[in-house]
Amino acid sequence: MLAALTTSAVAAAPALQVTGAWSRPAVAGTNGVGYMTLANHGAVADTLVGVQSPVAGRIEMHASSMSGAVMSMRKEDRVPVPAGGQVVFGPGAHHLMLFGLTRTLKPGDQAPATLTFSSGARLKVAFKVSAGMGPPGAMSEMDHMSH
Ligand SMILES: [Cu+2]
Repeated sequence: MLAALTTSAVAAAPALQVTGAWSRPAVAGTNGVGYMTLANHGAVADTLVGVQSPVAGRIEMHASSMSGAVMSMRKEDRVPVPAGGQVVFGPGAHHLMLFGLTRTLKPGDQAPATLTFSSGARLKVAFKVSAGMGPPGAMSEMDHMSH
């Protein structure tokens, strides 16, 4: 199985990397969120086009923006990751919405997911569930319930 890890296979793989993937506690049947920093260390731009996870019925990429004092979100079908650049998914910015959680996410849990890119690359990530990280209130759970 490790035969795939040859030098040429590694060189051909897009240099995409996820760090700091985390999620908030949420109860099964409700919606959750996913945050991460997605970096592209390669010389070719790529685009995040989908996310799947066994813990959610459906995952969407969203972008938040402030208009005056009102925060709104819109669905993004594609999130470009420039060559040598990175995209931060965090409260009040790009984020992943986990619709219809199939199980309760408790602090300390890991929620696995697979990111799919327009190049065909796939990246496995594990969102660490944390109650404490990130700026509280930047994007309340109530915003997500209204979806
Ligand atoms: Cu959202």
